[in-house]
Amino acid sequence: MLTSIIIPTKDEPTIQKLVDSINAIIKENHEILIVDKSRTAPKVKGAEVMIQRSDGLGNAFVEGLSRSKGDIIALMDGDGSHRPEDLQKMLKLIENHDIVLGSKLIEGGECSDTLGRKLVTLAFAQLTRFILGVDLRDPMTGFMVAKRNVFDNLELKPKGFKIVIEIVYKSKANVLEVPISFYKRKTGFSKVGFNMNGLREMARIFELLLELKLGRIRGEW
Ligand SMILES: Nc1nc2c(ncn2[C@@H]2O[C@H](COP(=O)(O)OP(=O)(O)OP(=O)(O)O)[C@@H](O)[C@H]2O)c(=O)[nH]1
Ligand SMILES: [Mg+2]
Repeated sequence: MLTSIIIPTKDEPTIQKLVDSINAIIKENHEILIVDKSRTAPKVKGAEVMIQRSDGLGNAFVEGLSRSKGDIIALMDGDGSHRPEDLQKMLKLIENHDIVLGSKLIEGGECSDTLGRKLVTLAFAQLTRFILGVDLRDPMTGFMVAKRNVFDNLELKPKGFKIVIEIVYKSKANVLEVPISFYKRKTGFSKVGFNMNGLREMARIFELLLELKLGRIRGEW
């Protein structure tokens, strides 16, 4: 059994440290695919670096997925916010579920998010429940482990950052949320946040939820 760990990166100075720690901590047979959109591609030992041809974080996952060979697919951030220890915990739980999500806001989880950011997450959780009927504490998470067959016959059309909610909604998979520790990046720069990019991203997420719902109504997925 092979696990493919897909890590999208865009100018992440600590990627080598993350790869070393994944290779030290993860017991399962695995491959690490870094899908990179940096100004200069990083040289990383212990992982395969793919140069992303498309745009956006969601498309980075799709490119990684099409290259991956694993029976289990994992997705995590490359800035150190998602910890390999939590990934190991999630991999242990995938046997009895289709998808396991890392959630910073459920009991036992920890995070260094500001109150403003926590409120944004809560607001999106409510919106996701209201629009899509999907009941998740952190539907905007980017930390996922899934069985490969979840992606069979699944047509993904990523919009912006949020690919996990699209996967959960379209696949109708059985999902477990587990608590994780999520700490803010210490180095590198954020690609979203409370600025114009952040606002644009929030508008894009809202649009994504509506498009997913409309697609279901039209019978597209
Ligand atoms: N390949 C690729 N990776 C991306 C792209 N945008 C962001 N990333 C990576 O996706 C991961 C998540 O992006 P972040 O900037 O950390 O987003 P965030 O966690 O919401 O924001 P912070 O709290 O500031 O860390 C990181 O590993 C980024 O380097 C992209 O367009 N392509
Ligand atoms: Mg981050």
